[in-house]
Amino acid sequence: MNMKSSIGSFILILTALHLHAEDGHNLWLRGKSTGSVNIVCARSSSTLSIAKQELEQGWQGKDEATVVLAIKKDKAIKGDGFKLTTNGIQANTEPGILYGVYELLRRQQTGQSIQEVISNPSYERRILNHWDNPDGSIERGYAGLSIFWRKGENGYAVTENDKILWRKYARANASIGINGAVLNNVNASPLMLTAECLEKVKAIADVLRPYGIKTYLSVKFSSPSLIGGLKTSDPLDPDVINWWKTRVKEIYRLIPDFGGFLIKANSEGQPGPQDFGRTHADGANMMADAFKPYGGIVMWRAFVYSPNSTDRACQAYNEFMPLDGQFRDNVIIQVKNGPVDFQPREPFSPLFGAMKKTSVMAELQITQEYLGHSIHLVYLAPMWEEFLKSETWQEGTGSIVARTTDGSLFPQKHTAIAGVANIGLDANWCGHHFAQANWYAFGRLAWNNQLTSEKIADEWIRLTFSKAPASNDWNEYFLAPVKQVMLESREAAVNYMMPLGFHHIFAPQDHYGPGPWWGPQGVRKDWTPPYYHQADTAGVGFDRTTKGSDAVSQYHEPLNSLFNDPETCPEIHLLWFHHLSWDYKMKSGQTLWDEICYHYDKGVQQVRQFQKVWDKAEPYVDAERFSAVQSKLRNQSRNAQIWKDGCLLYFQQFSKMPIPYDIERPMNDLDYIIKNFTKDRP
Ligand code: GCW
Repeated sequence: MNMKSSIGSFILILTALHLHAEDGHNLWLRGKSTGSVNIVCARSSSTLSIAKQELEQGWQGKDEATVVLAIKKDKAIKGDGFKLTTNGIQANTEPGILYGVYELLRRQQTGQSIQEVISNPSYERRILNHWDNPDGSIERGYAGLSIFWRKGENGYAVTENDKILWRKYARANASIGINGAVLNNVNASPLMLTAECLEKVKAIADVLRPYGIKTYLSVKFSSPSLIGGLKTSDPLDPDVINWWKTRVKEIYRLIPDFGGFLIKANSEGQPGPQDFGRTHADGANMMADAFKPYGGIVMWRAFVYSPNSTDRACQAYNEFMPLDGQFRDNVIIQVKNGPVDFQPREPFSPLFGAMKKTSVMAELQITQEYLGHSIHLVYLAPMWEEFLKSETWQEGTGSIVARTTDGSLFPQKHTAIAGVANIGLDANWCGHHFAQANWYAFGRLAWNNQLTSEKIADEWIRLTFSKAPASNDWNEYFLAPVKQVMLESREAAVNYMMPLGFHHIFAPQDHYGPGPWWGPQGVRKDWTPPYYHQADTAGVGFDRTTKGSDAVSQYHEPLNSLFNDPETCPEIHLLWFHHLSWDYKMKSGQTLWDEICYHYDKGVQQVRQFQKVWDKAEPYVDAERFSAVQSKLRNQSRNAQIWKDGCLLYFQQFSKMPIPYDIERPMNDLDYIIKNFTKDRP
């Protein structure tokens, strides 16, 4: 072989290797057609072309079958819902057809039967919130830089590669029913409303539109004074009102189907209407009026808390309940699932169901800020399922959180759900291969808030790992055990991080490792873990009973009384609501201290078990994803140990009780952990 041809074959081999490399970039969209399909569709449009192309590329039904795509009104089909029949898809809208196609293909690829069924979305708007900054960094992002923004001279330029990536992103979202994206961080840069930024937003919107996805922006409340040259940003000032109207008009000139704004106001230092003596309603309504002529909405966040509040968990409710009924019908109050902040476990926020005259939407966090970043394998659907199915009692039995937000209990003009995205430029999009499952699960639950986390995990594994058709062997040795790991993973994280109602005992700033000891002078108390765990020699836990901060009273009876009494409070929330002595007798008969120890130890053991399952699954998965996940699991195991050792050794200083002798001893000294795993910054 001469030099030239050997270089040639080397390149060929490299190309072949590259083609077979499995970096996870294809997500759950791997199904290839196994035959041909005849598509009958009377109309044409860019969305319908995508629908047809998807069918052709992914068809695994009968060879030469005919599929009819029909846009035909049917009262039983709502919004962008669809009717699946054995020979076609009917919908009221073009996105409805596209969603029907993805459902049909999903059923084929996961071996489910195709029967006549109507599928309507639980929420009108199913939205990803990207906390991406104009310089390309991502707040709480663990999968590389932003897919939308970048820094540098040509930061706003749009390249062919950008568009290719955005198209893949749009396709992945459409395949699970997501129909909106807020393109930038809620800690918003005022730059977002500048002409060059809006040009880029238009370019992104043009790519997302055929996939049925609307774009939204986060804006800074003080933009009128920051970039508009106005003296004030007071929402009742006529010049300010006009300024926003002009901005909104300008946006719709560029993006006729623009979705609206997401606003973080008077929260964690962000400006807001209260800076001018106005209320959240004054601020939100002023913007909502600007959107009214165009059908846009304002999503106004309820994530507010100030350093002087006696209990941070009470604050959103205290600020927003008095405003119930004062918001325009195109305002939706966006409420985090829990009253504090995306902790591994929180009770649901009492605002759900309580605000009866205002549209309310849930905000979930897909990115794992408090759940091990993109290092820990934590499948979040069980947490969201627990939340969505929580009984609020606000309208009697069956007033579960899901129903307080989807329009089935209250006449909301608009319904929506948001998830803080975990997407970045990493080849596999999410940093951890299994974190893709959380993006997937968010979309599936946003479409159907009744789905179980088990069903979603099952689908996702089959689509993401299976070489169709899945063999019995694969089902038994890969699907079943890996699904079990996923389903257990969130409880495991709760066990090794903060069991029994513990919350916010993280190391400061990065919220990754343990930091229950961290409470330097001069830092606002509600940013330090001792504020949340309240450990002393008498006991541990935050007293939120009627004798304490009285957060319990924000819940509807019988929850109020149930939570108020340690005997009836669910043990998963015990230390959230109660300060109890270390020797408090638990339902098991053990002391609180012992039970805390057993939970931490169990969490560590669970991760060790996940490692075993994964190692055994090696023959059933490609080498690249196998070793990436294996290595992350090792890291997770080490970190779970740090959590257990750090928390037990720290709390033992107060409990002064022995760690039960039948569990493994700590492997790290407390000093070592404090020194190496606490960043001394707020
Ligand atoms: O959980 C906190 C995060 C902040 C975030 C804030 C919020 C975008 O630590 O990074 O800011 O919540 O949701 O506004």
